[in-house]
Amino acid sequence: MAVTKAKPASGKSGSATYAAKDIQVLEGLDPVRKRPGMYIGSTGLNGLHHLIWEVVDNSVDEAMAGFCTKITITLHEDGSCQVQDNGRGIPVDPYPSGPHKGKSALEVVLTVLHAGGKFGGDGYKVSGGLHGVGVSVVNALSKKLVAEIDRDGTRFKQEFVDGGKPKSKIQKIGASSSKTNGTSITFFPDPEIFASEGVEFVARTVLERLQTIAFLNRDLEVVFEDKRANKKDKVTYQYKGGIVDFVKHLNVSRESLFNKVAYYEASESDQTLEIALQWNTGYYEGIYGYANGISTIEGGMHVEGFKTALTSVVNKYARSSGGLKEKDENLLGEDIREGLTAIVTVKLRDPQFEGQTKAKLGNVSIRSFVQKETNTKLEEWMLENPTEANRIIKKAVAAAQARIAAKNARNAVRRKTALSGAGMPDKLKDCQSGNPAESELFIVEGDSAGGTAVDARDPRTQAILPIRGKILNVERARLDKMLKNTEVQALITAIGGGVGNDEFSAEKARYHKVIILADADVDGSHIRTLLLTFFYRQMRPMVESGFIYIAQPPLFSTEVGKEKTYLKDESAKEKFLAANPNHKKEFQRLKGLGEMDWQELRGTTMDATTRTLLQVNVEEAAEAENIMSVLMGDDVESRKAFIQKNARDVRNLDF
Ligand code: 0RA
Repeated sequence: MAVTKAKPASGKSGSATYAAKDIQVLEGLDPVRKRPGMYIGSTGLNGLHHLIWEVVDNSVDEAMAGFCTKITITLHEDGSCQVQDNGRGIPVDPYPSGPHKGKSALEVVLTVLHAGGKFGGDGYKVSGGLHGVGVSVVNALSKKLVAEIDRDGTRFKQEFVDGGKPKSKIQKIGASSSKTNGTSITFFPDPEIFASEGVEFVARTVLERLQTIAFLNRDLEVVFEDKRANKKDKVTYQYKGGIVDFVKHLNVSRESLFNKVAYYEASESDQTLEIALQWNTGYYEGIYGYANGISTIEGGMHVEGFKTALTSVVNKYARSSGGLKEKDENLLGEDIREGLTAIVTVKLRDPQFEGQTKAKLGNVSIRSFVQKETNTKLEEWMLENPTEANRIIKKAVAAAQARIAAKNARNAVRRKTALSGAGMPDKLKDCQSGNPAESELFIVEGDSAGGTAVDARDPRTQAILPIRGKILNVERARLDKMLKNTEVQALITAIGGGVGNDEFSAEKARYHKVIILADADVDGSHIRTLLLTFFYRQMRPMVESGFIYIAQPPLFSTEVGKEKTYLKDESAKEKFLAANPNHKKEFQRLKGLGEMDWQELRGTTMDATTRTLLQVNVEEAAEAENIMSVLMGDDVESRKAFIQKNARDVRNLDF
C-alpha cells in the first residue's frame, strides 16, 4: 500500500504550457533518497515491488483514459524491470517558459517530485498516479533508468543515473520501430536503498498484481515476461469479462450456487462503479473492494454502501416473493452474505485512504452512490433472474437458522466455561504474566511435542496449548459445528477474545503473539493451514493486528565436533557448507519436533533471543481467500495441482 498519496491537480493545464503557479512543489529528488519509506512504504521487498506498481499504474492510467490497450512488464536478466505500453507516450516537448524552461516534459516528469499529476487534463478524469507518488520516485530510487518514448514516428530516449540525474538531454534516436506511440521505462533499483532485503523481484508477487490489474481493466492485455536466468516465464492476462471473470476466478474451486454472475455499472459526475457478484455453496463471505485500482483490504464507504443496499434489496425481494413470511424477522446482512463473492470497484477523484494500513476508503459521497445504484440495479437483476434470486433467499434463510443455532452453541460453551472455575482449558499451560503485550501462546502439534515445549518454555511469558490430530476443517464446517470441537473450544477460551466475525475482539486477546508450532512435514503443513484458516475466518483481527506467527523449527541437523548444529532450511545448509568446506558429516533431516529434546527446542525455536518467527499477514486478501479455498475446499483436483505447484513453498505458507 502506498503511504503517500499525491493529490491530482486541481487546476487545468494545457499539454505543455505550464505557468510557474501550476507547479506546486518544486523539489529535487533528494527527499526521496533521504526518506524512501515516506514514498514507497518501506525499503524491504514491499517497497521494491512498489517501484513496479508505480510505473505500471501510469500505464494503467493511460489505459483508463482510453489510449492504451497493452502493457508489457519484463524482468530482465541484468536485474532491471521494463514497463512498456502502447499509450500516447509521455510528452517530450520542451517547456517554453517557467522554472523548467528548455527541459523536456519527460525530464520534468522523471526528475521533479509531484510533477506527475500536473499532466492531468480532462482525459485523466478519475486517475492520476493513484499509487500516489509518480515515476520520479522510481527514478530517485534507481541506480539507472532509461525512458524511451515513441511519438509520431520518432523514438526519443533519455537516461538517468545515480538516483535520477539526467545523463544527457533527451535524444532523438531515430524512427520508432513500430507505427504506434508508447512509453517504455526500464529501471535498475538501487541496491544501496534496498540493502536490507535486496533487489530481486519476486515473480509470484508481480504476477498476482498484474492479474488483478487485468481483471479490473476489462480487455486490457497485460503481459509478464521473466527473462532472468533459470526463471524463464511468459504469461498474458486479458479478460473480456473484466470483474465478472474475476468473480468466476475467485469461485473456481468452489461450487457456485448458480452459474450467472450478477453485474452492474454506473457513473455520475466524477465517480464510477462496477460491481459483480455470485454466491457459492460455502459459508463465508468475500467482498473485495477497490478504489482507483487499489485494493481496500479494510473496506470503506464503497463496501458499506454495497452491503447496506444488498441487505435491503434481498429482504425486500424475500418479502415480496414469499421467501420470508410476515411473522419472520428480517434477514441479517451476514445471513445474506454467507457464501457471497463480490468485487466492488469504484473510481473517484481524490480518494481518501484511511485506517491502520491506509487501505480503507473514506470518501462519504461514494457510499450513497453505491447504495443508490445497488438498490435499483441489483433489484432489477433479481426481478429479471427469479430462479437465482430464490436460491439466494433460500440460502440466506438457512444461514439465519444456522446463526441462531450457533448462538445457542456459543452460549453453551460460555456456560461450560463459567462452570469450570477459572475457565481455562485443562490442556493449557498458561504463562504467569497477565500482560498480553509480552505473552505468547504456542499452539503445539501433538501431546508429546507439547510436553517438550512445556519444558522448553519461559513460564513467565510463554504458554503452551497442545492440539491433537487434525482440527476440524473450518472451510467446510459451519460455526455451530465447529464450536462443538473440543480443540477449537480450547483455542477460543485460551485466546479469550471471543469468536466469529462480529464478536471477536483483538483488544481482549490474552496474547499478542499466537505462535503455531508444527512439524515441517506434510501433516504439519496441513495443521498449520487449518489453523491459519481458522484465524483468518474466525479471528481475522488477530491476523490483521499481526498477532499470528509461525515458528520455524530447523529442518536439518549435523555434528560439528561433539556439538549438534541446527540449520533452518536449505539455504542455511548451503551457507553452512560454504563456510565449512571441509565438513564431511551427514545432515539429518528433522522429521518432527519430537526428535529434539527441550534444550534443543528452546535454543532453535522458542527462545525469543535466538529464534526466527514468520509473521502472518494478509496482503492480498482476495488471493489468500482463494488459496484457502483451494487448499480446503471440495475441489480435490485444484488442491492437488496447487500443492504440486507449490510443494517447495509449503513450509512457508503464510498465505
Ligand atoms: C500526460 C499526457 C499525455 C500522456 C501521458 C501523460 C502519458 C504518461 C505515461 C506514463 C506511462 N505511460 C504513459 N503514457 C502517457 C498525452 C500527451 C498528448 O499526446 O496529448
